[in-house]
Amino acid sequence: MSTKPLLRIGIVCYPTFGGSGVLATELANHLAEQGHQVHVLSYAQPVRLNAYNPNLHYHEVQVENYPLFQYQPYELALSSAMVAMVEQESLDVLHVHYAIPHAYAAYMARKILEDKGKHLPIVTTLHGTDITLVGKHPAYRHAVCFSIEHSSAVTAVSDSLKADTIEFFGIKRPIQVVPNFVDSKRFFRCKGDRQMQLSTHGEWIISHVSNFRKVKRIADVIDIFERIQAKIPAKLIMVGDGPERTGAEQHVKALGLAGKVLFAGKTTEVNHVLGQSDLFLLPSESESFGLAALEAMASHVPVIASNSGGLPEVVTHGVSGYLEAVGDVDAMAARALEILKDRPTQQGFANAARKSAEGFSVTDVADKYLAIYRRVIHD
Ligand code: GMT
Repeated sequence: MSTKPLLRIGIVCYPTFGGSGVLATELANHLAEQGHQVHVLSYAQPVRLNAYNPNLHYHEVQVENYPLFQYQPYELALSSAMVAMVEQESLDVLHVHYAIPHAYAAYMARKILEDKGKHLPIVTTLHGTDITLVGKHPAYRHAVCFSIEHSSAVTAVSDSLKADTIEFFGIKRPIQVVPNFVDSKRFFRCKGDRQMQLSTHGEWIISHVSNFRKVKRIADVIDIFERIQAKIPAKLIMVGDGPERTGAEQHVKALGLAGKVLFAGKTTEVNHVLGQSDLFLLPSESESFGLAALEAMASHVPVIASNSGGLPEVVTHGVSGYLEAVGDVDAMAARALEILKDRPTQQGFANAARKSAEGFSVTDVADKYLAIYRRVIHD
């Protein structure tokens, strides 16, 4: 147990199933378990927030719906909510997840607090699309670049994302890489443990978890599965929801796969689906890290993914799964069949996946963030 003083930490994140919100919430849960006072600010209660921990407190951003505005000024409401939370709870540090608009709103909150004689250190964690897709859009880039440069500390979830941030924005200040993590006690193999068995006739269970956006290449997931099930008995479980879901359901029907593909939607039981899976597919166009792949690996599930962004920092080609070029569904299906050729081969990959995932421990990563908080507080 650490002898260092406990902190009062504010965490700002999206409440949804997206990776940045999940990561921020799991970090909040863990820090609160360690005894820190953690205050989470969002526009709705984050899905994985542990509501039973007395050290964990949820604050909601209130946005007024005023008819004059075509677009309600969310950043204004967010900055005001940050100021109120920091003052009321005497917070030591504010950790914002996803640059847009959190880092920008935090900068304004700091300025407002400065006027009141209080200094607020801000830690910004860059997660991926806040840089690689949305952030570099001309409509946002100046504000994103400014808020990165003016945070007290900046972290990125992979070397790949750090490199992209420097390349896209010409950022001069140091960016520390702090990877995503997984709680290996919550993600584990649970085949045969539950009444609801996903595999009813001994089929291989293949899964995919995402927010069904274009960047995830959902059609590729289905096309890879189509090639796999043509050779071996298999079922595909698609977890999550988003703009590409309707198209994906139509694609499944058009290929005559409706009986073999289950769209599970948004579920808080992701760990149970992964725990019963034999293979995980993540053929994304770009992926700064791939938290879903890491959670699959912790659940003893090998991964077939695209060789893009930060995925090679998570999945070791030929060990915990395979990485192939973006869009090469034939190669990905062939690799999947290589892993699923027999149970011992699949288990070899499964054990290696779990071992790799244990290298991304929640305790190590939380300690890294705590060291950053302490450094910016003392600076
Ligand atoms: O793409 C998502 O699933 C959502 C997105 C987010 O920010 O909410 O995820 C990003 O952050 C995750 C947590 O750090 C990373 O593991 C994901 O790789 C990253 N997604 C992309 O880069 C596409």
